[in-house]
Amino acid sequence: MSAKRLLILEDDIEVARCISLQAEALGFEVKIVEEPESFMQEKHMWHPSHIALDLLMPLINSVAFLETLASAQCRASIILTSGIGSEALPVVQLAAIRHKLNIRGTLHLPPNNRILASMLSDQVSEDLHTDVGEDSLASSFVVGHDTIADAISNQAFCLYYQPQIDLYSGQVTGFEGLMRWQHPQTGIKLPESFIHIAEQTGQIIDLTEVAIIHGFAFIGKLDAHLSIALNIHAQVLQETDLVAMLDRYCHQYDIQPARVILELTETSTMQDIKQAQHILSQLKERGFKLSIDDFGTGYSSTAQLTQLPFSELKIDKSFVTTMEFSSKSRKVVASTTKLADSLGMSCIAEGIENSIAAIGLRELGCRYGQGYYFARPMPESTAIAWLAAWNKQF
Ligand code: G
Ligand code: MN
Repeated sequence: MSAKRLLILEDDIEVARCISLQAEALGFEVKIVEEPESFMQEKHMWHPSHIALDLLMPLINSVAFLETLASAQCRASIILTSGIGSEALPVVQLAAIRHKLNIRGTLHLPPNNRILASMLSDQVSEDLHTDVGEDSLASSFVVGHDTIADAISNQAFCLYYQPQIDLYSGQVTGFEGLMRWQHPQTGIKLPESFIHIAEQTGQIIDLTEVAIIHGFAFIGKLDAHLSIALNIHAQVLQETDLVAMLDRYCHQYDIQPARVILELTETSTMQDIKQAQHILSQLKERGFKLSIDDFGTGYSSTAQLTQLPFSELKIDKSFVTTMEFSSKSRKVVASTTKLADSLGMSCIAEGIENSIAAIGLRELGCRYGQGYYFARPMPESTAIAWLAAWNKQF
């Protein structure tokens, strides 16, 4: 299987041709077949290293098809060429994990060159997915106190929601809310382009309040067992009465604190650990869950684990996206999972971009996860539709 061979099962010849052209440009030999029988024949005879599958073709029972591939010990990298937004996709995504198939991801149509190239080269990337309607024209955009203040009063900030999933049962446990700026001229801005400025101007506190309001309103519409995870910067703990703010909005939106996970980053930069202990204990007493975000990076440390009352540890995506090829990353994930377990904390991984990462995390004992493999961060209405489709399989 060392040759670069792509076998495409697709009944839409335009889509097949488009993928084929790009794959050939990347040095692949390509074959296109239009129905499952000839696909299986080619798979056995030709031994493709990569497979592009349209599982929504009318003649295919997608789960049975995946089971056939799994029982044939299929090691090929699989790209799903349709299905985003379809009801079949969640079933397929979970079946691939159960059957240990290597699904690299699902392509939006028409396929984006860079994303297809990354899937064909079995790579993962920090920013590959952001170009789908996100963060365009970044360079022409100047962020400062006044533009942020205007955007707050124009309600231009909102949250995108990414599901968090129990990797063993496949159930959704909740969503992380990720801040987005809907800029009228330049489109959707990611936090990287404004959060550090908001920290300098002190507006991080206002933005946190915006996030709490949006996040609580969102889960208020969902089943009561679903949680919302919100990112809280250390500065917010130090400079405002977060406990009072959360109390107020829990009351206003009728949200139980146990449904709220506060993801804290950079608490190690807090000068006053006593103050942090005091605030975090108050939050814990009320029932809020506290999570250490980006665990394993420079800003979080094991010292915080013992001094502060965290209940969850979130493995940074830099380890998760690389664990497939790096034994060091795998070791970090394995030992972090054990550490969480021995401290009685739960463990969640971010940055799951393919089924191999989900399979590996499960094997290493990490119970929860989120990432592009399951779903990208989505606007509220998309997230609600996604959840309904996901829940249909249970
Ligand atoms: O550190 P924090 O938990 O806030 O990080 C969440 C960030 O990670 C968000 O900006 C989100 O868009 C991004 N993200 C979510 N899923 C994935 C993924 O599967 N891969 C990568 N590289 N980034 C992801
Ligand atoms: Mn986070």
